[in-house]
Amino acid sequence: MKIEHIKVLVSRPSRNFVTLKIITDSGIYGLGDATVNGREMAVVAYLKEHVVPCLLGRDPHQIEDIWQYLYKGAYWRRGPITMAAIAAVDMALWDIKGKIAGLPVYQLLGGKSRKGITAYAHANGATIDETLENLGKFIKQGFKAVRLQCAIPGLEDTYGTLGKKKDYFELQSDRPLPPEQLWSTSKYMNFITELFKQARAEYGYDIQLVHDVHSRLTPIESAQLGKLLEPYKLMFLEDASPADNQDGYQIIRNHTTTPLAIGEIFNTVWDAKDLITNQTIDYLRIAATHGGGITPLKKISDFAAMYNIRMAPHGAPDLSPICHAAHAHFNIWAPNFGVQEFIGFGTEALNKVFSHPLSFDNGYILLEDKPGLGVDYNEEEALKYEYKRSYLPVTRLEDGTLWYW
Ligand code: KDG
Ligand code: MG
Repeated sequence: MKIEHIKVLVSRPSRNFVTLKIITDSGIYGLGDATVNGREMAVVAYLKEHVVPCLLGRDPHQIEDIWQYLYKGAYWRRGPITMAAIAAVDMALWDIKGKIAGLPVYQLLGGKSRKGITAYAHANGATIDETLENLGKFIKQGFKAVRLQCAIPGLEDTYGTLGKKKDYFELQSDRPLPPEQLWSTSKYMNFITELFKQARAEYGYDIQLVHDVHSRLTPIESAQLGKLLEPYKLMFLEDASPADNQDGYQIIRNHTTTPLAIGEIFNTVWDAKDLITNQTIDYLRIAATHGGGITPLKKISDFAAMYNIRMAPHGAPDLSPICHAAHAHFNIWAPNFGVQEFIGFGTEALNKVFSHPLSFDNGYILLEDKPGLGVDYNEEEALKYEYKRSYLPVTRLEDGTLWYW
């Protein structure tokens, strides 16, 4: 069998997605997600100019060799653009292998380790009351874990809240340049623990709670926050601090028992190696799309398991249904699976372009048994939604200093 043709497809069914379609000479094809939010066309160019020509004529069965060829063979290793391109190829090849075998990808990974995949939903709000009302709705629906994000009084926009938009899924700027947001660590630190205090007072301790700091604190500030949140027993505090310097997590760890999660912007195991071996984190959030695909995710997961670290792949709506399906196959297998962030596939447009094998039941993600990844892409429908340049916001402190968004 040979790879005969490859399409790099871009569409914006509510938001931009980059999809790779690898077609074999037998007619069997596979799909991969190559979306890097706000940098979509960089991956498109990398794929079209540098990856696709190297793949034509190759045997699609050789997933590992093709992965090594694109990673080691490129000399310029790592980075989100390169790794998203490699990820899309890797996912598409696993999809093809599953279709040839007539088996869902999770069977090729080693089979099911659980019945369903525990998901965490997003409860957000402009006020604590609104956030807690939304938390209550998710608890009623059967969710076992929920992320809480609340607007911070005195800051116009706060990450994770809706702002003026109605649909969380569509949170993608339609301005021609990056929108700017304000951040104040003291305003945040003085407010955020109240959200969790009230959540526990109202709903008790059965529901698992998660919070995303989005890398806005220094390690010692994260340590303080972790300590303040200890009475409210979080499942984890996410991105408490950037980990460009992995040693920083030792400072947080030395001061708090609040579990820590990180990894959504990681691209390879090297971004997490010290965090793993020093056991300074509890959950690793590397995504199949941004971490080079299913092949490295499985290896990283096995490595992390040796240090009691669980997997909680990034599940934001800017990952396409192909990535979410790849995660579902991975999660249902991974012995050290923790939890999956998943808010569903919000819009009609998206559901018309992508068909997928995922559904929700009582707080679990269920995966329909279909050969390969179980996702399809309606190319004709996708043509209706043209790509539009979009940026993630940029953040500044109140004095104008540029900060982490
Ligand atoms: O594109 C950026 C988003 O994926 C990210 O901001 C979402 O932090 C995020 C999360 O935890 O889902
Ligand atoms: Mg996050």
